[in-house]
Amino acid sequence: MYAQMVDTGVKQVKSLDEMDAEERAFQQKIDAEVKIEAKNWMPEGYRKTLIRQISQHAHSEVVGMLPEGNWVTRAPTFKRKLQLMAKIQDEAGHGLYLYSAMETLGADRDEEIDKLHSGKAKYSSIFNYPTLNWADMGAVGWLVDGAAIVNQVVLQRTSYGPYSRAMIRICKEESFHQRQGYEILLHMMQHGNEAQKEMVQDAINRLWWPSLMMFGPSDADSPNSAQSMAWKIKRHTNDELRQRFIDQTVPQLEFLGCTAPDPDLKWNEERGHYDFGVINWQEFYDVLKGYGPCNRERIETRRQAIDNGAWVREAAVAHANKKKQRSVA
Ligand code: BYC
Repeated sequence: MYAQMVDTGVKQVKSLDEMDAEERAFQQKIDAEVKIEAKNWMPEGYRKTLIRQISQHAHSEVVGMLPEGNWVTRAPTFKRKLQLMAKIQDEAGHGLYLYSAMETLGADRDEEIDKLHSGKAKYSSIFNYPTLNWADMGAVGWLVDGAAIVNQVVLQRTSYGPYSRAMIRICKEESFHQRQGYEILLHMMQHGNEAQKEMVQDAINRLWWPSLMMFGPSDADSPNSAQSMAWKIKRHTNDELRQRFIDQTVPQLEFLGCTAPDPDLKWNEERGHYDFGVINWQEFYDVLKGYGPCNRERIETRRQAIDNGAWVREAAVAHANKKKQRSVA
């Protein structure tokens, strides 16, 4: 069959017998749930996978500030503006913890950021969609941070110590973000006029499917999952986490009085899970290749931010050098 001939790029995982002594000792440590720390020996593939995943995660946090930043000047009240600014600052903080965790693996922060700006590094597909109305701020908090939490709660148990510890702090903040997003939507649905209620449904219609794509390709097409699961970098597969997110989100959707843009979404008594429709994977891969609605704008904004901030970095280095010279003198 054609499907069996398609090379999904799924990497083979070595069995214990195929490993050399160092690799086997490492795998046994992982299997015994012992955390790997920065100074411990690790296979090059493990280091590279972590640098890839943590840098992409850090870039996502930083680029993820942009769709929300779009609404700071247009938040409907002073309190909403403060909440939104606090959330965006939290995302910057998450980026910083993650870049630091990545540096413990020997990666260079500037080099990794350069890869983002030159289009070589990935960041979460979700941030290539526009935020068109105020309800999008609610839907981003509820759906996007909600999906991020489902993924990140399990990463608290990831095998690499510095990543796992960064995740613990990040998850605490993400659950506040998710609740503030849901509260924005609930307020609009319970106290808003018809136009405001329509905005909520419109935001859900646009962000529902892209939120499901945040979990990555389906397991059969995920090249990295098998090895990342064996190394316990990932603790659950992409499809398992996507299903978990849908199962916990649908009752919240119903409580809002809204619907999902998926006619196939229904409870399956036998499976004990919601069934859902087919994800448009073509759209997902197009966004990954740079053809999403906002890819160019996002990267251009980040590039400008780095260029415009160059004088601050130069001044800080000049100041530090002056201080050093004075203390030597
Ligand atoms: N978007 O083999 P797979 C946030 C890539 S930010 C783009 O399954 P893996 C927030 C994948 O990288 C939340 N690319 O990969 C911030 C791989 O590419 P490469 C961000 C995606 O790594 C501000 C290829 O597709 N969270 O919370 O085993 C405001 C094949 O995939 C995506 C994280 O980064 C995607 N959606 O699994 C609000 C969590 N999906 O590198 C909220 C940490 C897949 O081979 N990351 N790709 O060229 C992970 O858990 C995993 O990396 C993933 C993918 C589950 C995302």
